[in-house]
Amino acid sequence: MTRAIAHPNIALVKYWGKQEKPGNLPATPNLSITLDSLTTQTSIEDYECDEIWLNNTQVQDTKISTFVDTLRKDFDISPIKIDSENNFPTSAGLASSASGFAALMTAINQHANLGMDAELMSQWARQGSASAARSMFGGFVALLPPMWCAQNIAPSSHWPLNTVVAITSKHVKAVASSQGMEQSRLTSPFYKTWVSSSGDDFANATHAIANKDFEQLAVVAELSCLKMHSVMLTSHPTLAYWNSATIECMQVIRQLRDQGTAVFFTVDAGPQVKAICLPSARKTVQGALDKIPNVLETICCAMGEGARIIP
Ligand code: 2P0
Repeated sequence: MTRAIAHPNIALVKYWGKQEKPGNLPATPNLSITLDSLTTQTSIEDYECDEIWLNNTQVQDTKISTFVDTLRKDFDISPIKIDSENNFPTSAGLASSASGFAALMTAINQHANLGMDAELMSQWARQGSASAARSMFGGFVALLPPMWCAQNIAPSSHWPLNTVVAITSKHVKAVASSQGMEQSRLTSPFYKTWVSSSGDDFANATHAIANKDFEQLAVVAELSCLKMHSVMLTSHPTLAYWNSATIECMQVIRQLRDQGTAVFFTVDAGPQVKAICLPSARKTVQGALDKIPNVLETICCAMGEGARIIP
């Protein structure tokens, strides 16, 4: 049996929308940090036929089976049992597909002796789920053209940010990201502007990270997040991922920053809020988010490592 672990990542410059080409290529460059406390652990063993188990339940997951079949076009992979477990809510805007496909790719690479390096695994993981390309690496990670394989742009030690995740709902999201992105590309009047302005956001974020400029990173990350949600909200049918606690968390985080606390928010395709902060601000941020009614739980994360094999 072969086991791998990977962490979700949180995008500071978002990916929302795909190119009209094969390969699951994002329409925009994007950038993330990898989180340490949230994990997906995946084990692979030879089996009489393919089976997929997710959180101790057998599932039919076409995204995973399509991914394995795509790998089989290039590599010899015998039937396998895939057993994957998350220590956080699945499909609720916490990037479970990012950690899931990164752990799966890492485990298959080892189990079937595919001999891929991290860059190549990142390109393959991207075909399963584009955000998974980023979870192959730790620290600050960029996913950009022309190769669309992720790359580490700075290690965690460069600027060890903390993330406080506020869980506001544990329900599975109503519209999966791939479907939502396509809806946005086809219907949102803001989609073209979103795509054309993403290069500037990416450049500003990488500049802020290089210079450890918290205020600049806060402004560009919140802008990228809110532009993405503007595109979502103006898609038809509308994609409304927030609930009332999501909005309250965002307001509290804004107030904290106005009062001098080094924190900003980001929200993905789900109702959870991620508060990114300096380690010195973590207690204040967690305390403030814990007080909000309908915040079910908060989880603190430092920056994590990339996907790897474990005993
Ligand atoms: C991100 N999200 O950059 C953005 C922000 C959600 C909102 O990457 O279609 O599950 O499998 O490539 O990777 C979620 O998208 O989508 C995502 P697919 P994925 O983190």
